[in-house]
Amino acid sequence: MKRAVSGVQPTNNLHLGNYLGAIKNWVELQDSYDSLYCIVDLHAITIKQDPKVLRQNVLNVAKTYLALGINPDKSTIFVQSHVPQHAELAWVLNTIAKLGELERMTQFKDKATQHKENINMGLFDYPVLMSADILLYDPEVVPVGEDQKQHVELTRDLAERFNSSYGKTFVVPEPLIKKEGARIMGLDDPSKKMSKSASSANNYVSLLDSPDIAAKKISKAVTDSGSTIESGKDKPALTNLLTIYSLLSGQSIKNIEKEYTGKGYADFKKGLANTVTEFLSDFQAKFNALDDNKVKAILEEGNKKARAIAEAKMTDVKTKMGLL
Ligand code: ATP
Ligand code: LTN
Repeated sequence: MKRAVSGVQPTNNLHLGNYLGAIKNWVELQDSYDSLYCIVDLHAITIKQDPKVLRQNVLNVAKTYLALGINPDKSTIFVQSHVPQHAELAWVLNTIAKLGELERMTQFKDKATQHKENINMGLFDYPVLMSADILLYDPEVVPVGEDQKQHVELTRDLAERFNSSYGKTFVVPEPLIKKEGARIMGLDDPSKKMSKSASSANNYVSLLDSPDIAAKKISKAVTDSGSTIESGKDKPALTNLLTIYSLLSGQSIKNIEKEYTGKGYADFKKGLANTVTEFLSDFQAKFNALDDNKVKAILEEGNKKARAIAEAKMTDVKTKMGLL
């Protein structure tokens, strides 16, 4: 079976962009791929975290994976910091990663601008740790949103560089980015991606927003000029809302446009709010029904499975490099 590997940072609550751009695809892949889905807590600490909140967020992300349909009988769910080989391989890859290629990473540039008071080495090295997360497991594919394409490309370059210096060691993975939903835009600003760390909570619909709050955020969402409900290059706000509507309802954008022919923005937003709140209610019921201890046991089991693969890969890396 081919393998898929991906991860999400346990920072704040996940939002519709995380689901539609990444986790929805993970759910679809788990039947045909040996899938490993990580909670990347070592990445999260590149931005200052409150320890109590971080601890809770790791558990919440695990519950989110489960409630969204990641099945622990099919997929391995695990915590990055519980598999020490991630940090170990990151160090090794640091010795072949070039300063110049890391300086080009747009996520680093964005985060360094957002967190001027804490531009730490970890933030700069973030993409190398992500490469280690991936390369330890030899996946063929890495299902992510559009914003992570550059990081997966760096991972490919590092894998090829290592392989050509030390002999074939790593599988060179492909990013798996869906056409629809790969870049869900902010509700308050359709020129920027929906983001957990946006300055306004009106930017995103969190998966744990109450249906009331979610409906309010949708009613406040920015729209384009004009009055017809249609997608298009000149209608970024409506295209974004139609994409969310379509992916959550399973209806095509064309059908939704047809349904709202002759109707206005208010009707459309009401329909979208209904679709979103139905999805959230179903998700939240599953999330709240999960027992903390059972979730911790699932993580323990996942950590063990991931560790076994990572240990073997790290032994191979060390042997190839001449580390005793
Ligand atoms: P932050 O904005 O705080 O950096 P984030 O919302 O980007 O966080 P991550 O944990 O960095 O969340 O991303 C998890 C996954 O969700 C990644 O695969 C990423 O590509 C995807 N993703 C994040 N935001 C979006 C978005 N707006 N649209 C589609 N996919 C997204
Ligand atoms: N960098 C990603 C999260 C991430 C990841 C990974 C994704 C860390 N390690 C390995 C895929 C594979 C992000 O910021 N969204």
